[in-house]
Formats: sequence, C-alpha cells, structure tokens
Amino acid sequence: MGKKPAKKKAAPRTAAKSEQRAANSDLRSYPILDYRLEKPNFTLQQVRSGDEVRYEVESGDLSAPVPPIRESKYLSKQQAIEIYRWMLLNRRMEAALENLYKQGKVVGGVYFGLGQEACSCASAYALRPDEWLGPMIRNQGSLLVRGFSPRDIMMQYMAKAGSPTRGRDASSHFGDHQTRNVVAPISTLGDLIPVLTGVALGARLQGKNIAVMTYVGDGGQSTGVTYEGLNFAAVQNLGLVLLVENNLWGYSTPADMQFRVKDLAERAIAYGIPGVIVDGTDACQVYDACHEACERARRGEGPTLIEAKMMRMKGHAIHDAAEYVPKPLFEYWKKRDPIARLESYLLATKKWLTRQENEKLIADVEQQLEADREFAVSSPMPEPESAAGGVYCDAGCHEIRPKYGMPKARSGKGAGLKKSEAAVHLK
Ligand SMILES: Cc1ncc(C[n+]2csc(CCOP(=O)(O)OP(=O)(O)O)c2C)c(N)n1
Ligand SMILES: [Mg+2]
Repeated sequence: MGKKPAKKKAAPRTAAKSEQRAANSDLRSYPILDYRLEKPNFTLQQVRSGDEVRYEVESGDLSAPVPPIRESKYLSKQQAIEIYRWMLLNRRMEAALENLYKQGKVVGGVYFGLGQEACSCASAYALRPDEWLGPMIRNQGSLLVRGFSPRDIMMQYMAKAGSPTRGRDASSHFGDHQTRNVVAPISTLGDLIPVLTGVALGARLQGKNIAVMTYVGDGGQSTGVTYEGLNFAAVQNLGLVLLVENNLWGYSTPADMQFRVKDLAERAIAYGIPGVIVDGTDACQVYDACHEACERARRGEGPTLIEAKMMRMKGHAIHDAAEYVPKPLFEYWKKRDPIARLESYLLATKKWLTRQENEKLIADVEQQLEADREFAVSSPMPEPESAAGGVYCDAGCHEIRPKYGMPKARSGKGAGLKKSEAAVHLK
C-alpha cells in the first residue's frame, strides 16, 4: 500500500478559486435566441484567375439533410395557408416580371427575392393594418401582404400611367401613406431604419405604441446609419422590428467579407436590445420571431433585431448572372426552398391542405396573376405632357402639418397601452 497523498494546503486553492471567480465576474454573456433547426456553417475561398474573381466552398457539410419546418407557436391553420399563398404569389409574380423583362416590356432592371419569400411574407404578415412597413428591393412579397396587387407592381416596373408612381419611377420606389402604411424603399442602404424609427416616434406622440418593420441586408447593415437608427430606437424604446436579411451576398461580396461577428444577431448586444436568429427559409420561424418582436413593440419595450439566414438565389438584379457564386451552394439552398418546404409541411406534416385544395390554390394564384399581367401589359404609358406634373403636389391636397408635443404613450417595460386605448388603436 502506498502512502496516503499529502493533503494539499487549503490556502492556495482558495486563492486560486477566488481569482477565478474574479476573472469570471468580468466575463459577460448575453443570450441570442436561435430558432433554427440546422446551423449551416460554410466557409468560402476566393479564387482569382486573371481579372475574374469567384468563390469556392472551402468547408461545410453540403450534403446535410434538409430540416423540417419548425412548428409555429402562434400560427393557425388558416394563417399558415394564407402565408403560403402570399409566398406563391410573390414567386409567380417575379417569374412573370422576368418574362416581361425578357420581352422588353420592363423599363429599367428587376430585383428578385427568390429564396427569400418566407422572410418577406411571414414578416409583413405579423404586422397589424395600422402599423408600418418599409420594404427594400427584395421584399415584393411584403408589398403584396400589405395590400399592393401584382398589377400595381408589374405596372410600376413597366412605368405605366396607372402605376403607383404614375410612371415617374420604373423600380420599387413607391409606398402608400394613405391606406397601406408603407414607406417607399430608400436605395441608400440602411436609411429606412431611422425613418421607420421616426414613424414609431410619431405614433408615440399620438399616444400609440406600434410596431414598425423594415429590412437591411448583410451588406447594408455595415452602414453608419444602421447604427444611428437602431441606437436611437433602442434608447427611446421605439417599436422597430429590424430584419437583417443575411442572404450571404452583398452584390458579389460574400457575407464573410462584410463582418467579423459569427452571427449578425450578435450586433443586438451592442444596442442593448434582443437579438434573434431564424432560418429565413422557414416561414413559421420568421413569423414567430416577428410576432414576438411586434408584441414587444406594442408593449412599448423597444426594438428587436432579427437575423434571417438564407441565400440570395439569383444575382443582385436581372443583369447579374451570379457566376461568382459556387454552384454547390445554390444546390444546397435549392433543397431548402421556402415554398416547397412549407407546401410539404401543410400537406404531409400538418395535413392542413389536401392535394386537390393545393392544386386549386395554385390555379387561383396563377389565374389572378394572369389577369393582372394582362391588365398591366395592356394599360397605357403616361402621356408625355404629364411628365412636367405630378412630382410635387401643387393642389394643396397633401399638406402635412408638423405635430409637436409630449409623447402621449409611455415607453419602457410595462408601458403597454391601457385596455381602452388598445382597443381603439390596435384594431
Ligand atoms: C449606402 C449605400 N452604399 C452602396 C449602395 C449600392 N448597393 C446597392 S445594393 C448593394 C448590395 C446590398 O447587399 P445587401 O445589403 O447584402 O442586400 P442584398 O442585395 O443581398 O439583398 C449595394 C452595395 C447603396 N445603395 N447604398
Ligand atoms: Mg445580402
């Protein structure tokens, strides 16, 4: 038998422990809610040949199985089917726009949200009619959900007289301050963030805490105005719901070359607000995160940053063939098609739609689209003489009077509206 090991002296161990404790108390950790059922982790390598730059997948599991749709905590059968229908309309309308462009009927370019339909449609669906949305170029689905019709959007791209901007703009710069509460997209990336924050501030001056929603890309979030807008929303507890669309590309720059944080949701920590990660191809995850963020906004508790991870499934716009994107990455994300996955969730998993009901729904969408396409194509271009008018309002019908005053709704935790107020404002 060996000798019993000598007892260690107590003092140094205690000292080491308290040293460790002191070090730990300086270590901070912040929660980032992550709704995803899979966490793709690809690294890309830049390949240069002559002037040409493209990328190859360096590491990551390209053959990982496709995850199921995550069960929604909030969506009813009817709501899930409605979101699916918006997503279908979004996709088919963009396919129609691509054809119109190829037929030379579109003035200017076309931007696509292929692969991002769940992010656009399920997010906008979480807003109430009296709340506000500021879409960006890939959020045509959000515009549909807010009440623009495919004919409005198609006429806009063709610069028709009956389009929302009466042919003054041939792209997506249109909104509706009268009925649909949509702020027109601003091309300068990130600028919608302070604008929508200002809308929430305006609502508070009128006694309402509302949710306001906008989007910024993985590229656009690097701008200074993103910081300024979000920081202002955070300190004022304004109800901004910011979707950071991490679609892995900012034009031809991969996300890895845009930022050093692991997840863009981590940016929320620096503003002192909640950060959430969702799979942007899963409509249920997008809706749940947005619904929770909107509810928080309505309680006057401030903004939420939601990072939606997905892939831009086309080039930047129609002129960009995206040759620089590795083909295997397209194949990987194609298997995660947001519409196909939601369709199989509704049909096979939930059995909320029968095959026949689904066929009818798709046929209805196609019929609506065809009628709208016909209407848009055969509608007139603006009269040349009209070019001089209609840019500024000279009839006095759009007078906007500034309203100054003290906020009538409180901000911060527990600052929800009184029940009677909520009934008036949040219908
Ligand atoms: C402040 C600013 N810088 C540059 C541009 C030019 N630009 C337009 S879109 C774009 C890429 C945006 O990438 P991302 O934000 O990731 O959005 P995505 O196109 O991927 O949806 C750039 C650089 C701009 N519009 N505004
Ligand atoms: Mg991007």
